Amino acid sequence: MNFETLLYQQEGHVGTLTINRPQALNALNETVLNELKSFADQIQSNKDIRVLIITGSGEKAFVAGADIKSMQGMTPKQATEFSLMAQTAFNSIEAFPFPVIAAVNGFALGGGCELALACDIILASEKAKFGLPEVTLGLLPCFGGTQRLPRAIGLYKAREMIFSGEFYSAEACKELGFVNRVIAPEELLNEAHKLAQIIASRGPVAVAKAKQSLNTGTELHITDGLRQEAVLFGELFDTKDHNEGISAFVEKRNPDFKGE
Ligand code: CO8
Repeated sequence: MNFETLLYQQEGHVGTLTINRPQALNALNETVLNELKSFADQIQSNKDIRVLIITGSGEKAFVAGADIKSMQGMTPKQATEFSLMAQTAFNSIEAFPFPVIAAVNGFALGGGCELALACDIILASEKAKFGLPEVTLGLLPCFGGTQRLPRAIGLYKAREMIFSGEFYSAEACKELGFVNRVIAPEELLNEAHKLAQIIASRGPVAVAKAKQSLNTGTELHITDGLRQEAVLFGELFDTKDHNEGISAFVEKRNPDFKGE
């Protein structure tokens, strides 16, 4: 995969995607968003990948938001289209049939915070700062922030973060509940890889269906969510992986899952 603003590396079953515009603190302009969408379309058919890590290039930022400079002079129609374009890219990331870990190495502001919120797990460097500062620009979060943040931490905490536009430390975000772990900067990628390797060693179809159950089930009434969970569970009994997992347990060996 060849991109102008993204770097992609794959080791075994774990892919790492780096947003690479360090001169603009990895801000999301139209090129990055187009490339993210194109990356998402390509990675869907990569049968080898079991976990994706997303991080930012350089020491300072994960993603410092949408590219503010490129917003100058936009018409209302263009602004809505820009918002929808980002939402489409982030929706694809959220719907990947494998977990996505955000390794937040620095500023995750505006669209950067919203990108992290589209990921399944957020690991943050001690130096990371999160925020939805759109209101400081006379704007509102429009890459999913007003929808994913309250679902992640509750309406009252989300309102404070969105209405104030303040930056929050990684530790504060862990307390709010959307950062899983705060890690020393030099250890962040190692820890993300360790977690990715653990997840990648589990039954890939089981992990994918667990993700589906978590992501879509929690939007349903609990009765429907439970029904969906049971159906997804049943579908796993059509896979070779479930035979392998159960046989490995009985034979007291490690399973060798093929994702089938
Ligand atoms: N967009 C464009 N360029 C940026 C951005 C950005 N979001 N953030 C930083 N940069 C650029 C700076 O302009 C600067 O470039 P240059 O050297 O050419 O002047 C370079 O990156 C380095 O930045 P700073 O010199 O500012 O670095 P500091 O360490 O002094 O400050 C900060 C770092 C605090 C992160 C600061 O850069 C900042 O506040 N950035 C903006 C953060 C922000 O407000 N993000 C939210 C943007 S809005 C959004 O994401 C969602 C709304 C989308 C609406 C779109 C609808 C059309």
